[in-house]
Amino acid sequence: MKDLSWNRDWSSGDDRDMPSPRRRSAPTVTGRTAWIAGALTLALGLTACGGSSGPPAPLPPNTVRVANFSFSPKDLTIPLGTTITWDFDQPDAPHNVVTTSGPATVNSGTPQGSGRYTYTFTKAGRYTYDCQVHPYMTGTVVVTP
Ligand SMILES: [Cu+2]
Repeated sequence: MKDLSWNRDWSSGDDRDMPSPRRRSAPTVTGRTAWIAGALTLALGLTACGGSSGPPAPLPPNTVRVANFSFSPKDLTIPLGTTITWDFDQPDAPHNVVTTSGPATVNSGTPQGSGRYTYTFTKAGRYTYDCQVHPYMTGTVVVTP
């Protein structure tokens, strides 16, 4: 007798088809859970589209990636007349590009968390620049004649 009741509690397969107050409220809970799951999936999908996970995609030449509070590559040497593109990719911390020395002024203006800024170097020499929001973010561009 004792063994029987123990087995019954352990394998509750028979109880699934038994109607009970708890079962009656189940559909509402399931529906709400499904909605939340759907919303989460959508949010995760959008996050994935943002590309914030995984290694960054390789950038074209003469492009400086502005992310993780740094310029990459930090130092560039280019021939006169070359256009450099700064690719901003840190939405939670907008940056900008402003020269601190050099033959000409480069200024990307208002700090931005995404998007691009391009500048064509028409004066040879050595340029140093930083992000005005984060002065420890520095970079150099050497333009050869
Ligand atoms: Cu910055």
